[in-house]
Amino acid sequence: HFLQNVIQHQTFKAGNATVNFIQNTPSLFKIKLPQDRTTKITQYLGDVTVNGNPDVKFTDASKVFRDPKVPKFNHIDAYPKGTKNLLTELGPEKFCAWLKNDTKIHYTDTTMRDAHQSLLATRMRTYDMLKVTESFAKNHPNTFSMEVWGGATFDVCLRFLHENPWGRLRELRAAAPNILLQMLLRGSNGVGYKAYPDNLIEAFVEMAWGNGVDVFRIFDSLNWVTAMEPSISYVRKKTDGIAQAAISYTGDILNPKQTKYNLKYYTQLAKDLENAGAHMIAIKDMAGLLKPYAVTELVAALKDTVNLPIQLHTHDTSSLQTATYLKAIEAGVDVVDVALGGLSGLTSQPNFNAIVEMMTYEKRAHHFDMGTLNQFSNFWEDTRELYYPFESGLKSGTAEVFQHEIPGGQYSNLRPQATALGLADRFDDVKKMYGEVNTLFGDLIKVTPSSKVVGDMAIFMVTNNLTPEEVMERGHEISFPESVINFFKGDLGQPVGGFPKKLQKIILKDKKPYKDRPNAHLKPIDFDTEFKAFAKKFQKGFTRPIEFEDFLSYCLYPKVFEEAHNKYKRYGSLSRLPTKSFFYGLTSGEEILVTLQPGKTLIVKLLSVSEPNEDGIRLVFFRVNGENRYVEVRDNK
Ligand code: 3PY
Ligand code: ZN
Repeated sequence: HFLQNVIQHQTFKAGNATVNFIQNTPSLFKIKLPQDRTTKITQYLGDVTVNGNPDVKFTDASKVFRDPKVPKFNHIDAYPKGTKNLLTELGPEKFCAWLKNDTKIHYTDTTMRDAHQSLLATRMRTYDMLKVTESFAKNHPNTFSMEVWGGATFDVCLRFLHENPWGRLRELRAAAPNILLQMLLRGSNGVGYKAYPDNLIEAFVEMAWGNGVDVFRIFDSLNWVTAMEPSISYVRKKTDGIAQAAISYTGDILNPKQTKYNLKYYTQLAKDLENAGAHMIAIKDMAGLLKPYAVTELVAALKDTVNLPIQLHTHDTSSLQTATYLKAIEAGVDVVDVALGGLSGLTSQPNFNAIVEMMTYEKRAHHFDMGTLNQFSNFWEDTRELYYPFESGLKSGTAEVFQHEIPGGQYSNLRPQATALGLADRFDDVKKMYGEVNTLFGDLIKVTPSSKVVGDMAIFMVTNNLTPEEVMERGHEISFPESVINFFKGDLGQPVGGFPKKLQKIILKDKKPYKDRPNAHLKPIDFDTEFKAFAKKFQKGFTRPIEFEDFLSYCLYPKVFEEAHNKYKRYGSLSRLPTKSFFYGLTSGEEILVTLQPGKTLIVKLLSVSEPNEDGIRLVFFRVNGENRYVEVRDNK
């Protein structure tokens, strides 16, 4: 191609080319390569090698990675029967009756959703998950469920990982057809941060089930049952899956001074959720505030109140939560959420491996082969190294969480958010302010998206050196963050006990708040017409047929989807690229294997990177399956 450009150039044809001709004619390097998958992948590798992955804020050149070992399994063997088979056989009601009567303690493995959301800012790629999913499903089919989808993973797949979240779900489903797959649904907020039209949530639930979700953990960021009812009913109406309604836990029921979120409040909430049609109740302790002696009372009271299986979810931020599980198991909880050792602890869930060990000789023991379970832990410990730039920095348990009450899933994001705003050295102030904002706002349930509102306000106040008193005194002159204004308008629903009236006036100024469901204000989506228009706009650039699922992604995150689509046009699918190359590119002489599909493997070796020409363009030379190629990359550094 390069020679063609030289030969066809006017100057060359006219016989005027001097020694500097090539150097002075950058257009000679403008080469149109065929836009095939190999070219797109090498373009990506070239871009990341020269400019870095824009999502990676720092790298450590001395970092050495270990090769994660996948525990042994036989690909030919049939999958042993598991909970998914049982759900299909029994249907949700009878399945839940079976679970409630079973004396063994059951485990949900959160490794592929909440664990990496809470430790690694949700950056785990499908590539690493798929390495072990079949092995896990074959080695440990007695796992109650695997939480693999929803929460922040949907958004992050599109925004940062160049992935289709629906594709992730389908691939995990195919690799684990025998175990229940679980997702976290933010009720009327879907997998987003705001209210969506009801018919969008309904279609989303239906398609999530169609693509592989069995257990829908539904919560509302303010524990507002009115906002959870539609999602519960969609799961019942549109799927044969399980509607697991969550009560989000905050505060401390043992504190006699705390009258708002007390035992009576939680039992009434559980009763309301049972009446709304929940198949199961989850206690969602998103910040890890539920103490061991408190859980004894809570689980006992819930068992007296509702006739449904109870699952417990927590985060080990304080490092106390294994004791909470012990007490909960003694009190009769049916399922606990755990993460495989290598991705457990701190802001993630308690350690799966250690808890199985704890129960070994006890009445409620559930047998797992510890040899392989520990190998899975090691696999994740080694894999985790690849994600080092996304670690939260928390090194030990912190009892401070009982003051600030920051959810585990938010913690790993709050520090980078603060750092990006120049507050790296004031993170302690941000944490403290988070607690103060909570008090100012009337003591909220804080979980996505209400937790984000509290976080935004805390960062805003620290940045502007504001105290809660100043907000109350001078608030009329202050322009508050948009998320805070929308929250006080009622966009996330109604908090327990209502909004603090004086503050609401200060923040809203002349805007009028409302009290009904925010979704009721949104126009339903006309799926037929809008999907057609969407497909027309976006089909070009996709090498596969565009799907209704893509449209749902677009409805939830229009801008993010559009940007992801643009990246897809440039790079194609990057799902088969090893994680090290995805985040850090290649070093000179490094060779990688990229298995595009069975039987089609690329062997890609980075040969060299040229100096930039006067336009700042570098040529990145590769050998791909024995053939030399190069791509042009503008050096942005
Ligand atoms: C989410 O909504 O993503 C959460 O993990 C809430 O705890
Ligand atoms: Zn969680």
